Amino acid sequence: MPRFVDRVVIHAKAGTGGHGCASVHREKFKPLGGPDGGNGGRGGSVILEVDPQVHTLLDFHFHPHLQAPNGTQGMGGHRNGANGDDLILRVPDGTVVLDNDGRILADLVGAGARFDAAAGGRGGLGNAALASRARKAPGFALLGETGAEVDLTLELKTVADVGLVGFPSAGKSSLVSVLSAAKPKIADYPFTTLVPNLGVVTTGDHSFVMADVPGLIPGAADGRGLGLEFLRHIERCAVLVHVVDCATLEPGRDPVSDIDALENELARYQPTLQDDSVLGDLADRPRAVVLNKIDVAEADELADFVTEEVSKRGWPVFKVSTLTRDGLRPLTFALWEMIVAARAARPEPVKTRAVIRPIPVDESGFTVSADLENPGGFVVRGVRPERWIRQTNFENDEAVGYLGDRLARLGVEDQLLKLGAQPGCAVTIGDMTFDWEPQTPAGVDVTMSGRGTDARIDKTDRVGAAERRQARRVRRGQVEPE
Ligand SMILES: Nc1nc2c(ncn2[C@@H]2O[C@H](COP(=O)(O)OP(=O)(O)OP(=O)(O)O)[C@@H](O)[C@H]2O)c(=O)[nH]1
Ligand SMILES: [Mg+2]
Repeated sequence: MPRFVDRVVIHAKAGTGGHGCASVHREKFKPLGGPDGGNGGRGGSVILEVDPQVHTLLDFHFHPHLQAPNGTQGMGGHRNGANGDDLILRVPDGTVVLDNDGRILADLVGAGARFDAAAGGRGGLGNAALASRARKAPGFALLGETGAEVDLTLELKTVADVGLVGFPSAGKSSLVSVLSAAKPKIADYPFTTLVPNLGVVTTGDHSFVMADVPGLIPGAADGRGLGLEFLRHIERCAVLVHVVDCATLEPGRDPVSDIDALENELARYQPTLQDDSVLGDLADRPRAVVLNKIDVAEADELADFVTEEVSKRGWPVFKVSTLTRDGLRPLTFALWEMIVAARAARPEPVKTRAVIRPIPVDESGFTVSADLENPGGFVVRGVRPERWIRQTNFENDEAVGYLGDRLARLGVEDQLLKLGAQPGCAVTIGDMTFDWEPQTPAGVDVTMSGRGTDARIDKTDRVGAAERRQARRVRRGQVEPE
């Protein structure tokens, strides 16, 4: 059973908004007290948030389907529905959020960094909120909208300053264990370390984080050993350290060829983070070399022998023994200085403590174009018209009329007329297609049409409304003028 998971695909679904309520206030001796239907509550959103107590994406591996609660329906008596609670998913520091195409949506670094993964659906307005002077008693309410639904890939890229790379059994975990309070597993067989370990190293007044990743072998880029998979955890490191085993008895291995072999693999690794928070290709990262196990006499000799050769690459070389703790102090001080220099050379990685939101969509516009799949028909696209369709209860004529008014007011009808749309042609908005029935010749103020007027509430309006209704029928050619 896996205990550490650093890559998962999750399916997040935000809550659906509650429907608005259509209700009329009733009281003794006051049978028609006006519309009093409350609004539906908003659906809960799905939000990712960095929690420093969380170190793995394991939970999501077992529960990849995540659903925020729905909003509840509005009720009579002006009672609004309750909003669904947001579902907050706690993720480790350094979690990168990618979409299906591998694009980075957010890089969450720093406790409390947040990402709105899926927005909850809006609640529908109740008939009380829809009432206006022209529409005193709407006999309908708006539907709640469905919440957003997304598939996201979460990748953990550990946040550390120094990354250790080396062959299996070179002593990487041993080094972290002697420099920090971390207690990774150490053993004399290869691939002891299967998951990255972090340790906090203290040097004088400062401290930095060191990441021990599973060992690499030649061909790792092609998947040999544990592959390059874990190099993702050193993508953010300012400094890379080659940990070299000077006491190995394996034929064909020596410090210089070990370093060359790993450099080869590093060069083949493609980092996925390309923004300010990373420091370019792994190959360009400052390096240090740790020649380990000098408590073994032959290893000490070999280390002396290769120091000059290795130094030629311009990298500082340190001879250490994690067993006797020789050479550790100069190593940590030098690493700290390299970190400071690397940080100074590049702007401090942006700590995305702020909420990262998806790019806001321009809601104001809409487009009307000929429907290519349906000759003679038209397609209307736009955030608002499409939302209005979702909010409409098509079983309620009044609600459909209200939709028509909204579309006309936005200018959709005018645009259709301009493009030569004929009455009865198919118009598609969102996932609805209907026969177009132009209700407002351009220039007529639809707000005065009196839709939703309840004559019992406002008797003076009665005649006017009937007249206007008749006029509309005449315009549509449904009846002969009287
Ligand atoms: N003699 C000696 N042995 C050491 C030293 N450092 C580590 N070892 C031994 O080397 C073996 C491997 O050490 P690890 O720290 O597990 O090596 P690693 O690089 O983390 O190995 P993987 O996790 O498999 O990649 C263990 O048996 C350690 O006791 C050292 O300085 N001197
Ligand atoms: Mg190890």
